[in-house]
Amino acid sequence: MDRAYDAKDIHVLEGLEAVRMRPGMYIGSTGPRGLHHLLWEIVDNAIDEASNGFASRVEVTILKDGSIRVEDDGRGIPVDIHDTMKVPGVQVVFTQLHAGGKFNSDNYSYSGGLHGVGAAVVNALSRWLEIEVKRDGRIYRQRYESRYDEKKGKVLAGVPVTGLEIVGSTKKTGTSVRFLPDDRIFDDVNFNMETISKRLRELAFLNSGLVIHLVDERKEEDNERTYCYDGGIVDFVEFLNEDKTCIHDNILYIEGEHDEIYAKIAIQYTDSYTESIFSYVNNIPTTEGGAHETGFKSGLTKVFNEYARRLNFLKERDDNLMGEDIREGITAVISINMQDIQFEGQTKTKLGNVEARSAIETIVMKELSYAIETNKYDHDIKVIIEKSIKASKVREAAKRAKEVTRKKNSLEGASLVGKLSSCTGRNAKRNELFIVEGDSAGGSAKQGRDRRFQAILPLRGKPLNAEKKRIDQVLANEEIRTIIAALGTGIGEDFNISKLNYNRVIILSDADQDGAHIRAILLTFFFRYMKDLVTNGHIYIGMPPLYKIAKGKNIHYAYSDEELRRIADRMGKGYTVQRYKGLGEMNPEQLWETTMDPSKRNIIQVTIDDAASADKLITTLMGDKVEPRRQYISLHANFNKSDTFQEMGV
Ligand code: 1YM
Repeated sequence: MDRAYDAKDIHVLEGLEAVRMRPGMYIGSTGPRGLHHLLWEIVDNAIDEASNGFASRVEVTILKDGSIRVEDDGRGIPVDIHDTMKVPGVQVVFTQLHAGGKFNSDNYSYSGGLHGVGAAVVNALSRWLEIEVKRDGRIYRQRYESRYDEKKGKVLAGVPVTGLEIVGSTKKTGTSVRFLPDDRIFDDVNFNMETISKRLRELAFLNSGLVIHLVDERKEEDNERTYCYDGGIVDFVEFLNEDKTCIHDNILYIEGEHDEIYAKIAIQYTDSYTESIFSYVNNIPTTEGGAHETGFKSGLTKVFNEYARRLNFLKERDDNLMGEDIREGITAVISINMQDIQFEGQTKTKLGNVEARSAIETIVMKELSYAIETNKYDHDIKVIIEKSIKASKVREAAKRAKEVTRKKNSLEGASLVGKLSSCTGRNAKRNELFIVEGDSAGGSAKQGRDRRFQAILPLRGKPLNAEKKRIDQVLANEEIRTIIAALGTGIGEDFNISKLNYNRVIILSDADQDGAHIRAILLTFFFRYMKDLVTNGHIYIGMPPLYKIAKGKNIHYAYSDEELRRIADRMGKGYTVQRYKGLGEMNPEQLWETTMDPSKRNIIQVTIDDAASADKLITTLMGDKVEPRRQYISLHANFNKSDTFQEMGV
């Protein structure tokens, strides 16, 4: 691996101005996600240096002027003069875009596909960028700026405004990059400490032993985090299961290599009825799964069936356990490394490389069998097999029960009669389903809607909390059955997104504690049983106004306390304020105008950037341990702001 950097390997493709013309092509968006993407580019380079064994510490500092700095104690980016470009290697790194991410893969190890667009993109989209390299006993420094050029009438991107200067001497080595994202490109240059610390914690779990330190110098208190996990993904699983009830002691851990694909896997089972599998490729989360997850699942199924027979839990005449039985209650983290990764899927977070499937299956079969045969996990394996057998029996029973109910009253139709007010249009891409709290609000929504594309489903009672429930119990709940029937997709293993009847599913509940609870219950259900609806961006939260402000015929609605103050200031004296306690207080016209009309309403799309955190949060809020929930709620006790969903990455 320690092959010297060879400047000839650098592929030069195009100039930085192209990046400023179309930032979306390089970093996805110019919103908060795109802004943080810049940081991840630089952090990735530091982490790569660590995972190649050259750096042990990464430091991220958010500075008062809005800039951010990333430092590592690796070898330092090369400073020698590039053969054909005739400038130092580091200048090439920050001014030239490279094909397929970074450099030639022969001398630059695993680089992520999506994240690999490189340091030059960060430079192109920054007001200024400063780099400091400690190497060969010297400290080198260079500064770049994106400046408006009068003569050319445009902004020149990422221009070096100094040479690579030697500014001192040192015995240390490393790289430090500080930059200020350009406010002419980004909507809002404001780094988010929470977003950053979550990702850095994840990277610390994925790179065992690496110390990652974050400081937010804009804040006086609680402005520092240090992450370091010697146990790596074993610690990750322990963290994910912290508020769950585990059914065995040891976290199973295996690692191995096959056809140049490296895998690390950690597994522990809890008493829950769902599966929580988090996978990564080259440190990038693969929220939609893909080939490596498929390989993991089939390997796991084969190994457990084999030992279930060998240990006589399954008799000769018994059927094999099914994958879903074996995965009931599993928490697993899969972290693989490979070259030339390809992403697919709706959100490009699904690993497409087919070769990863057989590689991971092979590694699981070999390494897990080996661990079991050397009696490493004797008791754990027995507990897991017993749980799987129980799950398979329940599944069989539920299947029989389902067949009976299906005959009597089909899940797809009968239970809907009288509840759903469907829309007249048949275009699923345009149609919307409002799930509305309460009959009276449901009535207003029904009258106020545009019936050509908006369907209304009022909820009478509270739907069942799907966390901690088996699928058969979930299916027995009337409200849940109605939702499933309306959506048309089926659930769990049978889920089929192409059958979805509505492009948008909008949850409309009151802005109070009960409303927040109903929202959380529905989100939990979607997350646990129809996850693709969430990852593919079909779930929304409707935002009814909190206040109506009237002065004569002049009527305004406010969606927050701050907006209320602004409107009141503008109106001067003599206005009246009505606080809406529930959706039911609005008449159909008002509900349409404020909450349902696509041209005026406020809706929040629920997305999952960080599936592991979302899983943890749902466990905390909806699981059966009271103390963590009490702590969370007393820390984040504002239901109206729906900050639970902010936490989920909304
Ligand atoms: C704060 C960001 O970029 N660290 C970093 C980057 C590089 C190296 C070390 C490095 C790589 C290699 C050899 C190699 C990079 N080098 C290049 C390139 N931290 C940060 N630390 N020597 C040093 O891969 O062979 C690109 S990134 F291409 F110039 F070698």
